[in-house]
Amino acid sequence: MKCRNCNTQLKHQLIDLGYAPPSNAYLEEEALSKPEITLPLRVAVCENCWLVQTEDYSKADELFDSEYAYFSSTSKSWLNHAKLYCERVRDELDLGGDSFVVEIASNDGYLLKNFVEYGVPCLGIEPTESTAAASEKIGVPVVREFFGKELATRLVEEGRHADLIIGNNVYAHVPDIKDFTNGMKKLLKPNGVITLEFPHLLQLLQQSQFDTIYHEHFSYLSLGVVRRIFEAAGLRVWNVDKINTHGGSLRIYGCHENASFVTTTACEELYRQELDCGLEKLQTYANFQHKANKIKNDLISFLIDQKRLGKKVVAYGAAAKGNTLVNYAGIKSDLISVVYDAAQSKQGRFLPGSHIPIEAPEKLDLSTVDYVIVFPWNIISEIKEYFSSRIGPKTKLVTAVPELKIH
Ligand code: DWN
Repeated sequence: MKCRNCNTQLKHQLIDLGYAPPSNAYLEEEALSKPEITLPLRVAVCENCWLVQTEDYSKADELFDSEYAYFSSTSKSWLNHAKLYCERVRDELDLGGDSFVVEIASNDGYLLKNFVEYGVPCLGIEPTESTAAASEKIGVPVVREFFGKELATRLVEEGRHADLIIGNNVYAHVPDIKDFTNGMKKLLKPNGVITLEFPHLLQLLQQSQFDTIYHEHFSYLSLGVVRRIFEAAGLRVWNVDKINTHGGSLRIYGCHENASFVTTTACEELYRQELDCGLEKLQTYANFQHKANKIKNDLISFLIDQKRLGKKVVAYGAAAKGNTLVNYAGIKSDLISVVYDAAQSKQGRFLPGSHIPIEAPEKLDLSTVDYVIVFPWNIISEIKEYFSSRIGPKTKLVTAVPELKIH
C-alpha cells in the first residue's frame, strides 16, 4: 500500500492486530448464526511524511452506515467539553446571527445544539442516518453526506461560506484526508477559522493505547503531519491546545495561509516536543506491538485467574476500543459474561467478533459482581462517579490500558 498522503510505498508496520470486524458493527441476535466479516487490522508508518495509517481494507460508507451506534450525547463529560468549547469560540470569534458555523461529523447534534441556542446559524454534516435523525429531532439542521471538496463546492455555490468549521474526532476517520482538507479550504471564509480535535499520536504511543486502533480510524495524527497536510492545501495551523479528551487529544486552529491570525509559539513548542519524542524517527515505532501484547496477556491472565477463583466478571461501556481489545485478546463471553452500556442503540445487541451481549446498566446487579472491566478508560472518572453511589466493597472497577489497574 502507498501512503494516503504522500504516495510513498509503505514499508514499516506499527502493529498487526490480526483480523477484526468493524468496531461499531454491533450485532442483532439473528446475525450471530451468520458468517461475520473480519478485516486485517494493521497500521503502517510512512517514513516520508510520517502519517501513521491503517492499511486499506474498509470503505467509509460501510463503516459509517445507517445504523451507526455511537451517539456522542451518551457521555456527560463529552457534552460538557463541547459546551465549554462553544462558549469560548463564540466569544473569541464574536459569532452572532450573521455568522455561519459548520460541524463536520455532527453526530446527534451534541455540539451544534449550543449554537442553535445562541441563535448562530449552523449546519451539521453527518452521513449516518441514525445520528442525523436524532440531531434533527433536537432542531439541529443536517446534510446527510460525507464531507469532501465536492460537497464544499456545492455549499459555496449556494452562498454558504463558513466562519467556523468544526471537526471533532473526524479528521482521523477520513480515508481521503487530502480531499477532506481541500474541502475545508474551499468552504472557509477568507478570515474564517477551522478547529479540529483528534487523539494525539504521541499519547497513543506513550500510553500504549493500541485499543484505539480500529478500521474507523484511518489516521493516527500528530501536529507535524497535520501542519504539512494543511500547508499542502493552502491552509495554516496557527494555534494548538492540548486537551485531555479521548486519552489525550490536540485541538488545532487553522486558517487560510495568508489570513491575519498570528501563529502562536505553542505550535512550535509542541512540534519540537514531537520531534524530541522521536515521532519522525522509525525506531520510535519499533516496540509498540510488544507493549500491546503485554497489555493483552495481562488482561487474559487476570480473567483466567478470576474464572478459576469462581469470581464473576462483567464489563461496562461497549466502546469501540473495547472491541479492539477483546477481539485481539480472543476474549469471549465465558470470561466476560456481559457488557452494560447506557446507549440504547447498543442495548440488546452483541459485540462484534466476541459476541458478548450488551445490556442496559439498570440490569446490572452489583451485589453478584466481583469485577467490572471498564472498556472506555478515557472516561473512567465519569464512570467512577456513576458507580460511586451504587457499588459496594465487594465489587472493583478494572481498566486494562495503559496497564491493568484495579481501582
Ligand atoms: O473515534 C471515535 C471516538 C472518538 O469515540 C468514534 N469512532 C467512536 C468513539 O470511540 P469509543 O466507542 O471507543 O468511545 P467512548 O466514548 O470511549 O465510548 C464510551 C462507551 O461507553 C459508549 O458506548 C457509551 C458508554 N457509556 C456508558 O455506558 N455509560 C458512557 C458513559 C459516559 C456512561 O456513563
